[in-house]
Amino acid sequence: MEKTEKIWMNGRFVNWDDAKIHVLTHALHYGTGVFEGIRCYETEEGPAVFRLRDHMKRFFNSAKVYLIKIPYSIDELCKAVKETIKVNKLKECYIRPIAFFGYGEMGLNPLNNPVEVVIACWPWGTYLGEEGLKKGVRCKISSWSRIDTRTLPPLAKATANYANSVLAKLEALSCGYDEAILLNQHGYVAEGSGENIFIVNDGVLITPPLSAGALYGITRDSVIEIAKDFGIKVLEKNILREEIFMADEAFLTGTAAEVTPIREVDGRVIGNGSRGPITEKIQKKFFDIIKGKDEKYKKWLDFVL
Ligand code: PY5
Repeated sequence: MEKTEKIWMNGRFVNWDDAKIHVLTHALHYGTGVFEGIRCYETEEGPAVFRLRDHMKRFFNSAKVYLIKIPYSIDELCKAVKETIKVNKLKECYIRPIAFFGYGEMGLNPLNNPVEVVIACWPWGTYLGEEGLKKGVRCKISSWSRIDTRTLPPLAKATANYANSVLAKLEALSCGYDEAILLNQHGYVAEGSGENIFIVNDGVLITPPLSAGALYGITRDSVIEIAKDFGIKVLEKNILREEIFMADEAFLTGTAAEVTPIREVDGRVIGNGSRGPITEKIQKKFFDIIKGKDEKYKKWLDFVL
């Protein structure tokens, strides 16, 4: 990864190399942390953070599930994000806020341990590759099920959840695929290892409901609004794996992955085997919006300067 100068740590800036924690940090052992992934894009009016407040709201909601008391307000952390971008003189970057139970006691009860809050940002290009954005990626249906709400709450963006995602990602990569798609414990499609999923059938956009084990993705929400604005019908309903094979188009959405077409799943070519027309239309609109080229959607941009 590309280093930057400063990381915001518990209210003050520290040098990148000094942003350290103890090896007996609770979250390192037990996954008791929550985080966000946010992007800032360069626009003609300067750097702009995409849906910053919505990400921060999800951050606080995730923390609530784990009884992590963040000792700052949403406003304070939104301001801290913008200051971190400014202090590092970045035009475009990925932003990673994280809150976790720190060093203190080693029992499972973390409530007496300090809560640490950190915001780091660094330049991060396309997550699934430039080629992937244009031509689509190849996915594998994972043998790992998506976490279930009775074991780990999938709506909380907690570090613990990502052990599930990492296992799925590693399996997909070891089988020569780019990304994993996880099914839930009922066999319905949930999402990618770090992305939500959409399919297109006869011009209708379909995505699994949150109850299928999908994260409440901010990009997912943005894509739904963009599609509705185009007059495209959007359905939230359970999807079977074979429905992906049979779909006209499929794509993944996420802050890191943005809008990435899927061209193949488990050896089945999806649609025309490249980026489909509705995927392209939505992707183009999304990129126009994040770059500040669409007046109507400037409401989603939070300018840094
Ligand atoms: N589902 C999962 C499991 C995710 O991790 C993510 C985001 C999404 C869906 C999409 O959510 P959103 O659109 O709000 O980003 N993943 C992180 C990201 O920053 C981490 C990826 C490495 O994209």
